[in-house]
Amino acid sequence: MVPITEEQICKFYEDGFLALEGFFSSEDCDAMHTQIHKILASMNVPAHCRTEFSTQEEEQLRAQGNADYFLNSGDKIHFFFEKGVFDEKGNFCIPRENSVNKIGHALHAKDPIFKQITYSPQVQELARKLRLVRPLIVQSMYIFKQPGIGGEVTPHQDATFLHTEPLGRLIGFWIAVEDATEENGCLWFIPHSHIRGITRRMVRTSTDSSPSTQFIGSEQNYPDAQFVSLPVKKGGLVLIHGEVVHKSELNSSGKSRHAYSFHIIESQDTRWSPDNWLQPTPELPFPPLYM
Ligand code: AKG
Repeated sequence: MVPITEEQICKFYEDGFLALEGFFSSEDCDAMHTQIHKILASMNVPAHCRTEFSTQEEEQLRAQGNADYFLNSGDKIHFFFEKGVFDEKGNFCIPRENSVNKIGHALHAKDPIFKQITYSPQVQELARKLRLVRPLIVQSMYIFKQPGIGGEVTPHQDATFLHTEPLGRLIGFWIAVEDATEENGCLWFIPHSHIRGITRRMVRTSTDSSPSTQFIGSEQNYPDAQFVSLPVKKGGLVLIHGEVVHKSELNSSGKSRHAYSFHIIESQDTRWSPDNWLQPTPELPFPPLYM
């Protein structure tokens, strides 16, 4: 296990992010890679992707179908696709394994390999060093950043989507399953941007209204020059403070950039916002990382 120093923990809280190279082994990454291909092989393509819609009403149904599929994904393994990968009949225009943008949001609970990685001794040790008393895992995602088409992730703060009161209780654990470089879409951060709160929130609207979520506030325009890139090698872990501004670029290279990420909150003296899109369910209450 790679030792984590007190200086590194301080650096995380100072900058809002931290890269820990060699946090997982190459074998761990290969196991995640193999497992995700098994999951892809048995993927059921969601109905709203397959169906041909021609009228405006049907288009609205598609939008609602997409929204429901997303909002109900918190305790399931659901598939989210890149744009333009289906033809009008809902057939794949490209190989299906190259079409997926991400899989979420309960791999940590529903899949044995991703569960093992999430609850690994090194993750637990890191959480203890971060002085998390009652850490809960709220979501997980496998992100593909497909070669050539892997879309950009625009500048954002994770607490926009996963809000707590007070702020400062959310941390992302982002694992490079493959080398992440500037060419294939590594993460970029604005150092120290986590200390100024958030400017935008995504909230659920009342259940019978459409659309089902809306933004309150707006994301600022962040000049490119403020961002620093954070390339990491396969097996590296990036810690992401819930309020740090970060992004990733379109992957225009010929190499994919797979990553597995999960988010943890310190639940002690914390309120999970009831209008977050993601809510614990009877099927999956947010599980503790440790007791
Ligand atoms: C996040 O996990 O908050 C991200 O922004 C990930 C973006 C990416 O993997 O490209």
